Amino acid sequence: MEDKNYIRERFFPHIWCPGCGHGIVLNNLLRAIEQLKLKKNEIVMTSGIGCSSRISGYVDFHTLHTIHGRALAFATGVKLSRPELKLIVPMGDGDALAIGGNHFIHAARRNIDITAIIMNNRIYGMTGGQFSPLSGYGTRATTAPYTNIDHDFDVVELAKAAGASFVARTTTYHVKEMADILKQAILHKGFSAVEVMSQCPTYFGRKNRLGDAVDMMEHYKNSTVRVGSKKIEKNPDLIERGVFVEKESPEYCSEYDKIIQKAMGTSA
Ligand SMILES: Cc1ncc(C[n+]2csc(CCOP(=O)(O)OP(=O)(O)O)c2C)c(N)n1
Ligand code: SF4
Repeated sequence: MEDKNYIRERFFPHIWCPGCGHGIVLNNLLRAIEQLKLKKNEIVMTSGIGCSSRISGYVDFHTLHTIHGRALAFATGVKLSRPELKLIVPMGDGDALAIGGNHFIHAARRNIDITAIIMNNRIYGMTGGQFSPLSGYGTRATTAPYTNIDHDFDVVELAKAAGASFVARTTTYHVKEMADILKQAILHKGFSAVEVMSQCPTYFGRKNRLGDAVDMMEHYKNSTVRVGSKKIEKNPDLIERGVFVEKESPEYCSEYDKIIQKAMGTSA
């Protein structure tokens, strides 16, 4: 019973703006963990800096709130020393893919057993709305008042190309799907990357005149389809959601252990 008490109530109220998508991610992450019946002692969460990264303060797991862009480096260290623990890493799109881009690529390439959740609000929320690598050409941000000329990229395609063995996308509108995908990602042995499209009404929404949080979530509903949907043939601008990759591939800690056995002369 005590194990189900996953929240650190003493740190509430949370810092998020009304309508922010990040609370919906926290809610569904806890739902997934509860449904998997995980004990809080089995989970380590590392995070960097950002509105999204604040999740690690609100959960009563083993947590490390570290430095911007370095959450996966800390997670790698923890996982290598205690491979039996579940590592969960919530990150913003800036944290994961700008300053932390190299860590993301190489954690995926190594296929280390970590669950990375990329909360993609297409902006730097915490620091006042600067554009991120996922803002996209033609969008507006505090640092792009005359529109952004940087092109974005697709996190799912990046994670696939880098070698992640579980890759998925969902949104804050699709809450049941999000909890199901997070459960699959946590159970998966290897690097799992889950992109969650998560609204920032305060900066991305306001700068781009997208309406309030409800409008932004309605947009997630209308602009996305389940992977494999025929609707995409008629409308290629639709964004696919669901699980794109789920494959078995040698996991880094297990391989590392084999090397230790070899070096010690204890393996065949
Ligand atoms: C080394 C370093 N560089 C820059 C910053 C400032 N900084 C803090 S959070 C952040 C970006 C936050 O955006 P994102 O990761 O997308 O998360 P969000 O707040 O949007 O959830 C930046 C640039 C920092 N804390 N440390
Ligand atoms: S600034 Fe944006 S990302 Fe940060 S809490 Fe507010 S709505 Fe959420």
